Amino acid sequence: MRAVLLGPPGAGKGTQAALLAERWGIPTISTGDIFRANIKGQTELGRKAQEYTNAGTLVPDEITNAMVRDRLAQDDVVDGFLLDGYPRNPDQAVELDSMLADLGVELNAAIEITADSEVVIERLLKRAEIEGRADDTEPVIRKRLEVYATSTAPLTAFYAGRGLLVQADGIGEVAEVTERIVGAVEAH
Ligand code: B4P
Repeated sequence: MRAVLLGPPGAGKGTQAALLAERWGIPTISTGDIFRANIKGQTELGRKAQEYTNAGTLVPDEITNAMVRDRLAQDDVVDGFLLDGYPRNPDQAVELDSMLADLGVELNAAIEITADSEVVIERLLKRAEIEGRADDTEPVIRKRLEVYATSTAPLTAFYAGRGLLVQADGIGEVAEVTERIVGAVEAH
């Protein structure tokens, strides 16, 4: 399985990526998690990414693409991977194609978790109370949704055009959503 996970912020990508990766026995590559770990560790990459993640805007493509290219070159992804939060715009999608072509592999699916804005805002504000993530404040959540609508949403049509799109409703219990995704991928 080589798949990308799409969906608005708060749709449950991170949550489902962990469960699906375990189910399918493949590693998850979460660009958001990598940025957060680097910000916490105060690395050079973290220093570059922080102003963008805090503002809810995309980290520049040259930084993100290089980071994913390095990660995809590691041994543990040879038999499959689940990319969570990448690609996030059409240029990243084209760059991902080039990385995969260089590795001689192809994507099997682009899994989109759908959820409407009111639900995701509510979920992220709830997470803010628990985790205190810098980008889970209402104005930044609204900015992330705006960036999603303009930059990331066009990827739905991009992958549908290639016959790779698999959609699943992200509303409901976490386990229920996982089964919905697995069922949709199997049907695909
Ligand atoms: P991400 O870490 O990808 O953040 P996100 O899109 O908000 O999704 P996340 O995975 O955190 O939330 P989830 O939907 O799982 O990105 C953060 C930032 O990093 C971006 O704004 C950007 O700056 C940068 N970045 C990342 N990738 C990039 C890229 N490719 N290019 C450029 N910049 C990039 O879950 C949200 C909450 O919902 C959780 O609290 C969860 O517990 C809850 N939840 C999940 N499923 C639920 C369910 N079924 N019911 C109820 N609650 C549920």
